[in-house]
Parts: sequence; C-alpha cells; structure tokens
Amino acid sequence: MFARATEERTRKIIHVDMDCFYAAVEIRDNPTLQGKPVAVGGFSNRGVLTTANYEARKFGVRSAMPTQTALRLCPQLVLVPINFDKYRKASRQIHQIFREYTSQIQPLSLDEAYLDVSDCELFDGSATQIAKDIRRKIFETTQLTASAGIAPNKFLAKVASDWKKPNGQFTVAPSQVADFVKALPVGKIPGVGKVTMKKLHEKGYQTCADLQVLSMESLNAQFGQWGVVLYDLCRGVDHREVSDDRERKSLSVEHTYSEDLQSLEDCQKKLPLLVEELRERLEKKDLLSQVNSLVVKVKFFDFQQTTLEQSRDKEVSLESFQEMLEEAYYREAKPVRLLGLGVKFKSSKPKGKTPQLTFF
Ligand code: TTP
Ligand code: MG
Repeated sequence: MFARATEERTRKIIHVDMDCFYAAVEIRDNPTLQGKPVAVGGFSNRGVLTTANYEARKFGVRSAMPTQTALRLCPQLVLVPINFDKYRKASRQIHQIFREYTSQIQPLSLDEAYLDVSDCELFDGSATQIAKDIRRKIFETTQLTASAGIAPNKFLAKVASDWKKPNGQFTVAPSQVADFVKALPVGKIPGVGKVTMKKLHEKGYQTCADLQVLSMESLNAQFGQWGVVLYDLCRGVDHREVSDDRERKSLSVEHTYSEDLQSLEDCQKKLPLLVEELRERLEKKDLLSQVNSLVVKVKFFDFQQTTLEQSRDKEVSLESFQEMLEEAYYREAKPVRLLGLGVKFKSSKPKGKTPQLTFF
C-alpha cells in the first residue's frame, strides 16, 4: 500500500565510440597505409595531430600532440591531411544504423554517441547483444571498427567503452556497478577535467572510493551545487538523460590577468588552461556535440576589445583557439588584459530574425 509511487526503472545505455576514427577512415581508403604508424592532420604552422592509429600510439603518439613531438617519438610516422567530408559521411552512416535500434540518440562528436536502448526489444532486450549487432553492422557498412560500453547510465557506459578498445565492448551490469565504480580514478567522472582533477588530487582524493567517504554536505561545501551531483556520480549513479540540450545558446570562460600580457606568446601560454576549463564545462553539461561555432575575445590594456567567431569544421581544441587568437591579437597587437573563449550552440529553432546574442 505504501510502495513508492515512482520506482525508478533501470535503463540500458550504450556508448559507441569509433576506433581512431579519422585515421581509420584514411587507412580504409588507402590500404598502402595498413600496418604503418599513421596520424591525421598537423600540417599548419603550429601543427597539432587530430588522432593517430594504434601502431603510432605504441610510440606514444597521441591526439592533440604537436607534429614535431610526434615525429621525434616516431620518425617513420605517416601524416595524412584532414578530410572532414569523409568523416562526416561515415558519421551519417553510423547514425543511420543507430536509428534502427532506438530514436533516443545523443551524438557527442562525429564518432561518438550515447544510445538509450531501454525500449529496444531486439535480442530479448539484451543491450550487450544489441551493442554487438550495432558494431557488426557498422563494420559491414563502413569497414570501420567501433567499440562500445554498455551500462545503466551514461557515465559508466562511456568509461566502459574504453575498456576493450579497439574493436571490443564491455558491459557493466547493474549488480556490478558498485564494485566497478570504486576503483575508477576521479578523472573518469564526467565534468572532472584537468582543473578539477588537480583540485581533487590536492585534497587527497584519487578514486571514486575516496570520494564516497565524504558526506553530501561536505561535497556541497567544497564544490557548490555540483558537489551534490558528484555525491551520486562517485557512487556510479548518473541520472542524465540521453538527449540533446538545444536550448542554451552560448557558453564561455574568460580571465582578466593581474598583469597585462605583453605578447602573442604570453597570450598563447594562457590558452591551454582556458581551453581546458571551457571543455570541462561543456562536458559537465554534455554540450560538446552541440557546438556550432567558437568565439575568441581579446580585451586590450586600453579596454578596446575585439571578438572573432568561426564555425566551419572547428573543434573545441587548443589548435583551433590558437589560430583564432593569433588572428584576433594581430588586429591590434598591443598588451592584453583579458582573454575569453566561448562557443555558440546550434539552434533548434527555425532560422528567422532573432536579436543578436550578447556574448560574454
Ligand atoms: P576520439 O574518439 O577521442 O579518438 P579516436 O577515435 O581517434 O581514437 P579512439 O580509438 O581512442 O576512440 O576522437 C574522435 C576523432 O576526433 C578523432 O579521430 C580525431 C578527432 N579529434 C581531434 O581532432 N582532436 C582531438 O584532440 C581529439 C581527441 C580528437
Ligand atoms: Mg573514437
């Protein structure tokens, strides 16, 4: 009679992530690259790689690594130019496959998405089998391999998709959640990027088990409202829905420096932390997939300010912002008191006459 009115049902979430996506597409289309260490991108003046295949990763080559560093680690590395049209085409094919299983799909980037398959009746509702079938179909259609994580929520599904990479999958069943989450480093928690991770490490928290000893009040006092979410996350509880968040229009981070930055080089040195903060906030809100354009704001010592917005094919990456900052800085080339980085989101509303957004 007094049963809880709203029993929460266990969800089945799959996180699909293509293996070394851009590189895999390039190797598929040029079989002479097979077996060789390959990286994509990195040709611009401040060249940074977008990704590398597993042969190159054996040498320590990584995404976002400067080309010069990568070539030092792996002199025989083959560099291939970026070809977004091809990646977009593969991405469209993958999404079409997803739609055969569920309509609840949340893309995170071209090669990554969450699927809520709680209502999918195929394979007697086995999410593990569904994930296997999705990966099989992706390979059949695109000749590319994908990895998957299967879990009762987005946090654990995403962690699990890395477990058996490349070309593998891992399931965290509801009964395994408590054990699985305890050993996870705090850096795996969604929204914990480099900045928060450093804070947590300084306080002596390395794993989710370390955080579990803290009361909700204590987490709230240390991290504000987000501490309350953290209380759940470190226990493997994550209520975020698989859905697009299309209503928010922009998000930004900015910093005023106590001493003016005297050169472009000084400004560039400040960028990694700002990019990291921005990415962290986007990840916390699961908004990375919604980014439509990037914005850089530079306020000079005399309060004159300039903003630069770019959209096509821009990723929320250090490399993109470095290029934009260079352009914005040289409009005036004088000491800088404030730097701001931001993104604008795709709009779900029909295009029409809307007032210009005030950005920062
Ligand atoms: P990821 O899924 O992070 O990486 P990946 O698919 O290359 O490799 P993994 O097997 O570990 O999943 O990113 C997907 C694509 O996004 C990647 O192929 C290239 C691009 N990318 C960038 O352009 N810059 C970056 O810093 C990262 C991380 C990815
Ligand atoms: Mg990937």
